[in-house]
Amino acid sequence: MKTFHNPHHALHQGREEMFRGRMVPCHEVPARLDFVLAELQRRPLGSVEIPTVDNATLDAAIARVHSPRYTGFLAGAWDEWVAMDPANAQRDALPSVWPLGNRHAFRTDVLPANFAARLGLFSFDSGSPLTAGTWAAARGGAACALAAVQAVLGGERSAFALSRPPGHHAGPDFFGGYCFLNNSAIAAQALRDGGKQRVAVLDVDYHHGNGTQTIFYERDDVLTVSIHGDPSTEYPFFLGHADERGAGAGEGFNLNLPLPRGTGFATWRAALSTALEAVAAFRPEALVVPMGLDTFEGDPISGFTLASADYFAVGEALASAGLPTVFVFEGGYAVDAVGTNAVNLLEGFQRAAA
Ligand code: SP5
Ligand code: ZN
Repeated sequence: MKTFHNPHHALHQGREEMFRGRMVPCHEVPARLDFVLAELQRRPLGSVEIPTVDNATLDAAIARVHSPRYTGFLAGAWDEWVAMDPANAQRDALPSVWPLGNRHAFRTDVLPANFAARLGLFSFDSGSPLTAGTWAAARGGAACALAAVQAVLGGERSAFALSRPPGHHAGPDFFGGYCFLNNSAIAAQALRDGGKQRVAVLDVDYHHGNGTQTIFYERDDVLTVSIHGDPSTEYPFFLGHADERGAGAGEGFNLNLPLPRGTGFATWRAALSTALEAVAAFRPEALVVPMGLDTFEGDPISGFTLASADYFAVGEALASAGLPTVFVFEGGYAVDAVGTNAVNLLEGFQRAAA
């Protein structure tokens, strides 16, 4: 399988994230991607390429998922931040005030002139620093997702978008959870637009893919399934419960499989079987796998206990769906193991798919 690698990823390098009233070093660091690239050199799965998607095609694909109000904000955010105070050039932008729009407590239809207010309007946490290179890096990541889709639409059995920053927490008009553009959702929509009638998204990141769920919640042409830490105790807390089944035409086309913190591979693997049964029942023509490796036992911010060797079996099980598959890199913060775990999963898939 081909890997599409984002050469601009390191332009997004947050310094610190807010955690329990303190600033702590960012977990989502450029080295994550370098470890995956290094492992792909040791154990090649196929060529590693830089996407050659033109800007107009990329903008159109992003606009299928994200609102112009949001992408317009992201595109100019850094310049606005520095314009507020030249000293801001040495600091990352983090939100500190939010409108709680869905409770009718504050208005979200009026665009504030104040930059800090807009930073809050378009975000949901204070853990996702916006930096000078965030927009360029996020676009480069989305280009990887699009290139991987094009490879699969061209007849490849699978492709890997090695994108950074991650994407599955980003919604139509908000960032958070280290995510700015929802690469997995962009991939799913591009598969639909490329002629695949039904597309399934099976999110295996430790955290619920709230952005992806929200984007497709009222649709019956994209099935969203997520296996993740129970939101009662785990980030992102406010979405990801089992009773969220979709709405309107999308009723029955969202499946959440929350598992308690501490869950090991046997139980996780059983949830994957349930997820794969739901995918098969949907009869999709393509599969997108938001591939987080933060289910790993050594992950510093997560709570499942998968071992490195378990990822071979995860890849093998995903191959059993028998579908054209786009893998999109998401979380995984045990930096020195993330390359091994990612390539184990993809190698397991590739062996079983052959
Ligand atoms: C894509 C993805 O995996 N995003 C995850 C975002 C999680 N953000 C909240 C993390 C809370 C970090 N807790 C730090 C504990 C350090 N000891
Ligand atoms: Zn995650």
